[in-house]
Amino acid sequence: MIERTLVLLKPDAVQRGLMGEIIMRFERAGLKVVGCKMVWVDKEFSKKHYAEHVEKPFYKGLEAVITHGPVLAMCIEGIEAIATVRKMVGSTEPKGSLPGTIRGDYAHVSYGYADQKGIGIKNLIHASAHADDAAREVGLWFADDELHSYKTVHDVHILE
Ligand code: IDP
Ligand code: MG
Repeated sequence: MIERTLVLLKPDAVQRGLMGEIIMRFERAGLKVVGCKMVWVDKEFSKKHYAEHVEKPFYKGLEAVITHGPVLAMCIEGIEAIATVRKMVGSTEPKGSLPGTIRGDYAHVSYGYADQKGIGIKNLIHASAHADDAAREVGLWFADDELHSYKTVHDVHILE
């Protein structure tokens, strides 16, 4: 039941100086960062990562947002980490994301506003949606030798 999931701190999170705040939340929950790097993706890579969305009307804005600057890519490990991380991230539209979630606490933009402006929605973070996505996305972003197995103090509590 120990899972690995892909988390991206999108360019808006990096540019707003929120990397530390967001990583702290995952660490505080006992989740383990097993891979971490900064990457500035191009349009081609964006299309690979967001393959399921390429044909959707919002894709152009999404691509502009994700290629606007470097992202912090992380592989995060923990017990049922995929669902736990999604819970912490919150729902896609920050306007509706609950307080206590990353999108709800650090953003508030709505689809309506972004559409009116003709821009992508800045919602700070990406997290893999389910096990198949997590496996595909971790493989897309990280080479095997960029992922590390090590013990944290939380492992004491997981094992006993
Ligand atoms: P998720 O990031 O919460 O998993 P997805 O539906 O997988 O949401 O969409 C990927 C990204 O595309 C979202 O994080 C958001 O940036 C953008 N997006 C999704 N739906 C819309 C929309 O209806 N309008 C504008 N942007 C959207
Ligand atoms: Mg998604």
